[in-house]
Amino acid sequence: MDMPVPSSYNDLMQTPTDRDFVGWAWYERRFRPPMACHARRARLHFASVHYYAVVWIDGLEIATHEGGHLPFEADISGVLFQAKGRELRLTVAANNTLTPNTIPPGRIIYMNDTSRYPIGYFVQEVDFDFFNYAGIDRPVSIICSSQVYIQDIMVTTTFSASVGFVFYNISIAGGTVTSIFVGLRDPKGHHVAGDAVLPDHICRPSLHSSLSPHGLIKVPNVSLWWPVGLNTTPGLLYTLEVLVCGFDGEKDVVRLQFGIRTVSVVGSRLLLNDREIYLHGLGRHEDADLRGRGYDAVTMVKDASLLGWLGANAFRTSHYPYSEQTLDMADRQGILVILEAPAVGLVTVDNFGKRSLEQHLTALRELINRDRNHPSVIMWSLANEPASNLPVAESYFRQVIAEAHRLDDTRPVTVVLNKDVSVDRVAQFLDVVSVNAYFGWYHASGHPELIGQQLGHMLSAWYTKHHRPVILMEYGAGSVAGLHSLPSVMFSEEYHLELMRKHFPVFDEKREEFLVGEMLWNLVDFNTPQGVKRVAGNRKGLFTRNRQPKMAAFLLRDRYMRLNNAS
Ligand code: GCB
Repeated sequence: MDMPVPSSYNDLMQTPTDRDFVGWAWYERRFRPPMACHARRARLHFASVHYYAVVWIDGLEIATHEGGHLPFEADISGVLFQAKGRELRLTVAANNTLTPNTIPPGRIIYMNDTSRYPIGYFVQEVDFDFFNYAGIDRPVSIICSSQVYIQDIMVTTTFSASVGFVFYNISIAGGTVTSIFVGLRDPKGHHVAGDAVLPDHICRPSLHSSLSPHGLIKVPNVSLWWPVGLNTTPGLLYTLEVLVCGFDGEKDVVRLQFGIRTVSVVGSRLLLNDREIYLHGLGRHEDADLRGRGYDAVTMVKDASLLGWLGANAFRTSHYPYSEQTLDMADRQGILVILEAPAVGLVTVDNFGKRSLEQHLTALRELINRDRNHPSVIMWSLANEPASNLPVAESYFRQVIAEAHRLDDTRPVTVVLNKDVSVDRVAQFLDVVSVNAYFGWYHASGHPELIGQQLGHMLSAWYTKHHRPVILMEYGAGSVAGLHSLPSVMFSEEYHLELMRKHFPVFDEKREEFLVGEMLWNLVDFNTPQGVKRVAGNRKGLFTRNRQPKMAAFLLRDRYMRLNNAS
């Protein structure tokens, strides 16, 4: 059948068997490599395939990868050179099966009780509520460059008074370089420091240049990167221009946009550029009708527009790393991002074994490597709602958190917790304590009047124990758009409003002490596996799945606009 890329495949077919398919899905197409790539370095890049992927060209295996939401690539220079412009067959097999030691985990349950079911069958079970969309979810591209190429650039920034400091570290692969040029353009595009990197630059070994792949650039009169809502210009980006020359006179150029800013945790406060910052945002999903989790520019722009309309200054990439395009937009628009690893549903002892740990660390390395240059990304969330009460979780997360700190010492690290503070064993390692709490919904269902006491008590208990800043990372209620009831009942729009309203005074009070963020769950209704707790999907969105507002959206907008005006 025809299958578009990028897209999840699940919602493009008409039978439940296809939609809920578990196992290997095969993609294949023929392509003619662009002649411009011939005899050059060529890399076949996959921005995300969920969950396992094996890739062949003309039957020759060129790549395997485990884990959705993160990129991988294969060097195909040799294949293209031999093909000399001939048509090639690209085959990708994608397997969505989740087991106890995948990240995220899941399990296959065999229903072979033939006395109750006429035929045996199996189902994929998971301990998270979003639909396990699968396939080639993000774009596939061929990147052609010189033989020697810029593989990676790492930028870290700081400032002192009006001077910005930009530290860069360039990784070069594919051979030896004869020269490296590094320059900086300011947010207006003016060259302000370092070498001038011109498009018509001709590589000659004799040209004056530095051969060092790392260095420091000083930026006088720096324009810092700020988020929305602070009476500053949000999203100011500098551009680092890097040009490397190979022996044969070939060159590779990368222009990297980044912002100059710092993030730190001091006592019970979260600071951005040494100024206290309070996150008021939402949890989200990459989820849309038909496309599933597939990258879709239209949905991405609409969702960013909804966040802007609400006056949100932050979102969390619950529960996996989002597309790079989404982060680029957040950089430009000045939205703060808590970037989450795809580790959700680690709830039993066998989800904390050696293999799970290895895969979790691999995903962490891939995501920090991919996203560390985004100024919008201010915090890494290493997991959502793990069984943090288990003894195995303690040593497991000690290692995961240490690795995150080792890979990036410029951002705070969190794990989103939902176990009781008295039994949790993970918060002790965190820079920021994040908790999810559904008072008036899962706890004391139908009793929003209790929220004031319950929420305040719970938040204070976390702070009293750990003396770290606290974020309420999820709270919320489900409502079916258009369902009304007075007095309110759960799932009515009135209940949604009432529940949210009961939270706000507690936020305002605890913000004075230690609360550094309120993150409503969720921006938009999203698809879930079928089940008795979900009404054709999770309805905790402020917007319906086709992005139209419920009453609750106006309430949150009112609050977030006021928070912006007050800061
Ligand atoms: C949670 C989860 C989130 C769910 C939400 C809910 O605690 O972190 O993934 O969607 O609750 O609505 O139940």
